[in-house]
Formats: sequence, C-alpha cells, structure tokens
Amino acid sequence: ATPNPWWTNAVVYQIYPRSFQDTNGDGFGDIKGITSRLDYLADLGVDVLWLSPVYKSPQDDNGYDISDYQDIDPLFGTLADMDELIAEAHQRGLKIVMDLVVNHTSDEHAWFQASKNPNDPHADWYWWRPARPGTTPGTPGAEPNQWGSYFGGSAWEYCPERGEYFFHQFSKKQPDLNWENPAVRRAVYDMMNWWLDRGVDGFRMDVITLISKRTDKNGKLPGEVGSEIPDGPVGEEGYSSPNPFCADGPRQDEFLAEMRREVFDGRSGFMTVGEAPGITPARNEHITDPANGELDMLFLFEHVDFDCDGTKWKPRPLDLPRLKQIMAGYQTAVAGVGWASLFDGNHDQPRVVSRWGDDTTDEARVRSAKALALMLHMHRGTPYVYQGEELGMTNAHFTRLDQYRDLESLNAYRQRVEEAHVQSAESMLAGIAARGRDNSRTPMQWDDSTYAGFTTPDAAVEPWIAVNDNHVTINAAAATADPHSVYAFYQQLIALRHNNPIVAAGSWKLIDADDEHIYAFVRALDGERLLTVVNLSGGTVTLPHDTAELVADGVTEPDVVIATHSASHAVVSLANNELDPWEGIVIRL
Ligand code: TEU
Ligand code: CA
Repeated sequence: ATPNPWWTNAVVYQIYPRSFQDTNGDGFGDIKGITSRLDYLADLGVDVLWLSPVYKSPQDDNGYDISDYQDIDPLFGTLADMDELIAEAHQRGLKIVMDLVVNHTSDEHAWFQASKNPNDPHADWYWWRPARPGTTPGTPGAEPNQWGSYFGGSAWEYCPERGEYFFHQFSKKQPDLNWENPAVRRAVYDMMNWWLDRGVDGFRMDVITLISKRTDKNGKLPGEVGSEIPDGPVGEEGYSSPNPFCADGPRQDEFLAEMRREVFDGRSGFMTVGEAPGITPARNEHITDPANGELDMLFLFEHVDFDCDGTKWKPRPLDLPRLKQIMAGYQTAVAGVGWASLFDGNHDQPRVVSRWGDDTTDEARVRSAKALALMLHMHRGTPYVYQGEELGMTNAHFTRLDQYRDLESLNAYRQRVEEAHVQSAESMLAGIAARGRDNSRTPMQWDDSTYAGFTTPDAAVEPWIAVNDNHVTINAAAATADPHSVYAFYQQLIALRHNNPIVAAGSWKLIDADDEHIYAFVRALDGERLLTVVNLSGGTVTLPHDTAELVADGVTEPDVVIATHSASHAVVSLANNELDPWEGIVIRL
C-alpha cells in the first residue's frame, strides 16, 4: 500500500492570532508575536500551525470577513511579517496552514463593492435577489425567503444602491459568494495558488461545505416566489434555516474536485482540511477518500453540537455513551479509506476542560485536561490542539454581557432575549458563559504578569478582551517548568504519536460502549495492540467488563505506555480493577 501521507502522523496547532501574542502594545495579537513564540511551539512537538485569518478585514467577525485575500491587515502586521513567519517556521520544521474563507467575503471587498452595480462584470459574484413582488423593498417581509442568519436576523440584507437583497449566512457584512459563477471559482483558485507559491503549506477551509446552494432548475432558491422548492419551517426566532439547502449542496464534490485539480495537483507537502458543518460520516469518507481527489480531511461537528437542548445557548452535561457513539461513527466510516480530524476545541468552541472536564479546582482541572487529551489523541486521525488547550486554559467565566466581544453571542442575546423572547436574560447569560465563542478567545496566558505576558505590561491600552484572572496560576511559564503539567503531558502524547505508527494508523475499536464514565478502546496494527482506558468522571470507578477482561489477559505487570497520573499508579489501579477520578491509562496488550 502507498505510505500514509505525512499529515496522517502530524499534530496541528491552531493559533487565533488576535489573542496569541501582542508585540506592539495595541492589545491585539500580531504575526510578529507568533514568530516570537515559534520555539515554544516547536518544543511542544507540533508539526503544523493553522492560523485563523490575518488578511485585510474590517474585523466584523474577527477576520472571517475578508476585504483583501492577498494582503495582511495592519492589525496583524504586513506581508513581510508573514514571509518572515513562514521562513522562521520552516526553519524549525513547522508548516504554516492559512485559513481560507471563501464561502463569503467582507462587504468591503472590492468584488462586492463592484457587484452592487448590476452592469459590472462582478454583478453575478454574489447571491442577489429582488424584493418579493408586491412588497416595499427594505421593509420586513420583502425578503426573498425567510432564511435567518447564523448571526441573528434575516439572512437577506437590502442594498439600496442596487435595489436588491444579498444573501449572507453569517453577518450582514459577510455576503455569500456565488460559486455557481466560474469567474468566482477562478479568482479563488488564483488566490490560493498565490499563497501556496508564497510558501504556505495548505489551508483550513472555512465552512467549505456551504458553498453549493440548492436551487430549482430555473436557479430559484427555496421559498423564492415561483421556486419549485419550498422553504423549510420557521423556527422559534422567526426565521427558517438556510442549512438544509446550503450544507453539502448538489455541486459540493464537483467544486472540491475542481479546486484540487486547479490548485493542488502537481504540488506536494501540503495539507487541506475543510470545516464541514452538515456533513455525515459517510460523506466524510467520500470527500476524504484520496481516489476522489477532494480534501485530505474535514472537521465534523456532531460531537460538539449534541450536548445541548436544541440550541447551543441551552447546554446539557456530557452524555458519554452518546459521545462515544458519535466518535465511533466517525472512526468506523473512515476505517478503510478516508481520514479523520480529531478536535474538541477551537476558536468557536468553549474550552474543553470547562465543558467536559472539571475546572473547579486546580487538581481536577489538570487531571481532567490530561484525561480528555489522552482520550482524543489516542484515536485514529490527525489531532488539532487549540491554543491554550495544552495549558489546560479554562472558560472565561464572564458574568456580564459587556465583557463579551463576539457578534454571535451579542446578536443571539438581543434576538433571543429582547426580540423573540424565547429565553430569559439569566438563562441566556448562563448559556453564553458556558458555550460562547469568547471563552476560547481570551488572551493566551504566557506568564503570571499583569496581562499574562500577552501584551507589554506597560501597554497603553487594555487587551481587546479581558485576560482570565486565573493566568496567575495557569500559564506557559509555570507549565513548561513543571514535568507534571498539562503541557508536559501533551509533549508526551505528541511524541508517542510520532514514535509509534500504531497511534496514527492503527485500527480503532470501541469497547464497553455503554459505560457512562469510562471511555475505552483498542488500537491494533500488525499484531501490536494498545488498550486506552480513561475515566472521564470525577469519581473512582470500576473497570467495565470487557476492559477488565483485556487487562486481566495481560501479563501480571501491565506494560504502561502512557498514563495521566503515573505508570506506578496505573499498575495499582489496574490491579485493583478501578480508576481514580480522571485517570487515563494506555497499556500494550
Ligand atoms: O464557523 C462556522 C460555524 O459553523 C460556526 O459559526 C459555528 O457553527 C458556530 O460558531 C458555533 O456556534 C466558521 C468560523 O470558524 C467562524 O469563526 C466564523 O464566524 C464563521 O465560519 C463565518 O466565517
Ligand atoms: Ca499587536
């Protein structure tokens, strides 16, 4: 068989530049800050750095609203800074993956500005539609259909200059590009080739599974007057959802295969990962099957969408058997061909140690962070470490609305509490505190100084979002000096993957699927077998049946490969047939 591509054995580290390291005292992280921290990242052992967007942007959605794909926003620095980062990273054997946001642009992009003129060549580069017949354009009810935006309000914004509405799944400053137009696709591919020629090593592709929209044979969108496709049901906030008609649409495979041919064919050493809301495990297998020439891997979302009551603003505690079932679905689908990404944190998710672990005491936080990391990294696939996860950084625990910055949270509060009246202020504030995206966007905690070393202590301005007070104990300076830190454990996990092909490539089999506290599975490759068993609870638990049988089958002294507490503690735990709170162990069978 052909050797597995390099990225099947790699670990990717996601940097949110705005919150990573500020070097010019303006309270915002910047590219020079990333360059200044490359040794820390190389020491951690990761292979790839994925940067959230640093392109020119009005920053309406923190850079996911791009106004010039081929220039760097002054907030982050210059193209020369980017070239320096690429060179310095490559010198350390680190690859740089950029965030490709091409489902939409900023409304301040030259393409959109030109598109407002119906006679301009860019007129058809976005989704423009007239007001519903018989209505007054720009007034409620005149929108082409009832779709709502993920960031609140209608997904249609009226443009008086053009006298029509444009479609935006996200904010009104993020108009969706019209991928049906080959000129749009050509421009995207040219830009991608420009970055690859500049030395970047691939892309994380923002909501790339939303680019193909479902229309009827006359090009009419669902719910448009005269469309053969009815719109979906109206939800509690007064809008229908674009998702059923835009996720994994009819030309998804065609567009991805065309992109592969036009951009990546003939190149080597790159990787691509698509952010894939609305994709099933079976579709993940198809899209990541190398024979189909589409993408290397995808981020699926069911495992970070299920622990709530119909909306992320109504969180529910972790149902571990359900999580195991979802993860098993991911793993099984790509057991033959295709590949999996492994993540439970990113700039859109709350901190995993606060979500599925226990951040109420330092000991529980360190132990549960290690247990969650062991569980994730021992799966088959490519792991993604989100900045600060390796320190066991926690949610912000903000208590007031004015502490938040994210338009998703602020718009949702207004829409759900003040407009649709479907959630109380108290319940919504609790929901944002638990699941808001700002939880993972507070500044990286480098040391115990005033602003955690994120910005210069004498900075003239506060950081753009508050530093978490717990930086005095949770920070990289302390962690890198402590052999028992979460950071040290991530180093061990990453080294284990690099030195043992079974971790990246071995088969994966869940055991004791119904156990409510223990996550256990077996990896196997060429006769070698590893058992991973993790207690994802704060109580002492007995080993479930199949796991206990496998442990008993081993030699008297189990061969401990890695353990969250210690190898000696692991031996005692397994001999007693029980695990301490948050204890995770891998043994060679
Ligand atoms: O996220 C798309 C997306 O699905 C998120 O909006 C996620 O579903 C939501 O935040 C969870 O509640 C990508 C980027 O990662 C995100 O930061 C951008 O805001 C969004 O696309 C628009 O570009
Ligand atoms: Ca700065």
